[in-house]
Amino acid sequence: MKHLVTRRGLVGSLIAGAGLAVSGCDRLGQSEGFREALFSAEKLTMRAQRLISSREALAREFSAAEMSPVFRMNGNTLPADPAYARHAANGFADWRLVVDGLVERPLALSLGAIRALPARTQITRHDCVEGWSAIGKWTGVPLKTLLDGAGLRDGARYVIFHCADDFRGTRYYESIDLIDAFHPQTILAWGMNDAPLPIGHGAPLRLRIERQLGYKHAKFVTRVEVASTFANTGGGKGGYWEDRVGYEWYAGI
Ligand SMILES: Nc1nc2c(c(=O)[nH]1)N[C@H]1C(S)=C(S)[C@@H](COP(=O)(O)O)O[C@H]1N2
Ligand SMILES: [Mo]
Repeated sequence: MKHLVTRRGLVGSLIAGAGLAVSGCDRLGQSEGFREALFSAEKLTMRAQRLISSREALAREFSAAEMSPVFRMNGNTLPADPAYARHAANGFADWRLVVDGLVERPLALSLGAIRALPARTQITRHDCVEGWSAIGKWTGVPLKTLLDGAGLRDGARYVIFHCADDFRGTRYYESIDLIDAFHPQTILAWGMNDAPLPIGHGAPLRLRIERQLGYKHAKFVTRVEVASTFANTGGGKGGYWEDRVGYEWYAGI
């Protein structure tokens, strides 16, 4: 529940600051300037709160009738890594998802173990920065479940997704903050449109992070790393395309 601490930390410290001023300084309470300062602190709290709640709002979900007949595959559709090929050839039976970094209990989970966890299904619209969209149905484990299972350690601020595929030797990766990591629609999907996740769409496991653009939705995820910073990963900008062509790290839609 560290994310709650983080959120309360921000809003809480603003409230605490205003509260201390009121109880400690009665005389100041008479002055016009002080009242103005107090009100602006309240406004700041409110604004911070709004900012955070809008990040927590759900992305729109659609009905089955609205699903796209064709959902395009984009970026890499088959990792070149020989280890990936071996895993794919035996149905990912020996494949493991690693959850490590700033966690109390590092995990190595089989696909079977992940599929046995309570799942969430959502029909959402995928928006690619290149200008196409598609509505699909995704089923997977909420990232929150895995993070709660591993237990975040002090200093945890980001979740970095390491992928099995590369572009000319540079592995694909992505990163998100804890607000998005604990968002109810942020899932590691193993199913798409009521079938196992196809390889082209990121089998055996891909991220769905519904409040952000397509390139944040890491496919072929092999490792979920909890970290205090993403400055030391790849080129330091938080994702493959962020490093390579300067796409925004926070790709809100
Ligand atoms: N590992 C990995 N993840 C990736 C990509 C990729 O090339 N490799 N492409 C991204 C982009 S730009 C988009 S739009 C989506 C495409 O997902 P899809 O193939 O299921 O349509 O995956 C994203 N995640
Ligand atoms: Mo994309």
